[in-house]
Amino acid sequence: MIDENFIKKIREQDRKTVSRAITLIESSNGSANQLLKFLYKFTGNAYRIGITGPPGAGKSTLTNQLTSYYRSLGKTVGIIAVDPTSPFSGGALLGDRIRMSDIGCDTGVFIRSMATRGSLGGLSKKAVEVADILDAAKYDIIIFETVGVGQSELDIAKAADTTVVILVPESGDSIQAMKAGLMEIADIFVINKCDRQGADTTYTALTTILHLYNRKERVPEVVKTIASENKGIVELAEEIDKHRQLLIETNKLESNRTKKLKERILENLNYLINEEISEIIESSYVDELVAMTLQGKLSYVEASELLLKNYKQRLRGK
Ligand SMILES: Nc1nc2c(ncn2[C@@H]2O[C@H](COP(=O)(O)OP(=O)(O)OP(=O)(O)O)[C@@H](O)[C@H]2O)c(=O)[nH]1
Ligand SMILES: [Mg+2]
Repeated sequence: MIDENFIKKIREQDRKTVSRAITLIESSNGSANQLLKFLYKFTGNAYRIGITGPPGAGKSTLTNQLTSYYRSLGKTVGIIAVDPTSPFSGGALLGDRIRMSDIGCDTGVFIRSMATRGSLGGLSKKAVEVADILDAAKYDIIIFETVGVGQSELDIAKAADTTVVILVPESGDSIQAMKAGLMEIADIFVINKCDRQGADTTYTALTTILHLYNRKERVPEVVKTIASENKGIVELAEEIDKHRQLLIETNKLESNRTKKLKERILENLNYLINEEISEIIESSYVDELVAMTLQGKLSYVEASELLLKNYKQRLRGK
C-alpha cells in the first residue's frame, strides 16, 4: 500500500491519503518506519509550534485563532491535538472539533486528534511522526496542542521549534509553585483570559519570576490574550516569529533539530534492537527463565543477562 502513488498523494496534500498515512503511523512502529523511510527527506520545511498549559486554559481557542491568522497570511496549518488522558483517537476529540469548527472546513487546515489508545510506542514519538507526515504534505505550520500535566506532554512540547505555555489569571497563586518542567520548556508565555480579574497581578508575578529565575540566555516573552475575543493573537504570532528569527540567526534552529534527530535515531535503534531480539530469542527459553526466577533460582537481572547471552550466541550462528 505504501507505494510511489501513495507518497505522491501525500506530497499533493490529498486529505484522505494524509489521513490514512497518519492512521498507519498510529497503528504500528513497523509501518511508521516504512512510511518515514520514504517521507523523511521531505520534512524540515514546516515550522513547529507547541502549545501547552493546564486543562481549560484556552489552548484550543488560541490554536483556532492563531490558525485563522496564519491562514489570512496564506499559510497552511496542520494541527495535532494530543490528549494523553483520552482513550479516543483518530479525530474523535469532540470538544476540540466543535471549538475548531470554523477552521475545520478549511482545506488549508488539517486537524488530527491523538490519544493514548492506538499509539503504540509512546505518544510523543507518534506525535512527532504525525508531524513529519504533515510536514512532508507541505503544511507550512504545525501546531501541537497538549494538556500540560505530565511528562509525555513536556516531551511533545519539546519536539516543537517554539513552545508556548498558556496560563490564566487564576494561575496567579500557583505561579510560584509552577512546575519546573513548564518553566524550562517555555519560549513564550501567554496569559489568556485577560478579561478576567487578576490578569495584571499574574502578569507581574510571572515576569518577576522569569527575570529572577530564568537560566536561559533569553527571558521568555509574556503575551496577554483574550483568545475568545481574538485579542492579542497577532502579538503572539509576532513573538513566535521573533523567536523563530532568533533561532535562525543564532543557528539554534539547526542545532536544536540536530539534537532531536540524534535522539530519534537512537530511539529507533532501540526499537530495531528490541524487534530483533524478540525475533531471535526462543520464547520457550524466556518462559523457562521466568519459571526459574519465580522459583528463586535466578534474579531477574541474571535472567535478562542469560537472554542477552543466548541472543549473542544465536547471532553468531546466523
Ligand atoms: N473568559 C474567557 N474565556 C475563554 C478565553 N479563551 C477561551 N475561553 C473559554 O475557556 C473554555 C476552555 O477553552 P478551550 O480552548 O477549550 O481550552 P483548552 O485549554 O483547549 O481545554 P482542554 O483542551 O480541555 O484542556 C471555553 O469555554 C472557551 O470559550 C478567554 O480569553 N476568556
Ligand atoms: Mg483543547
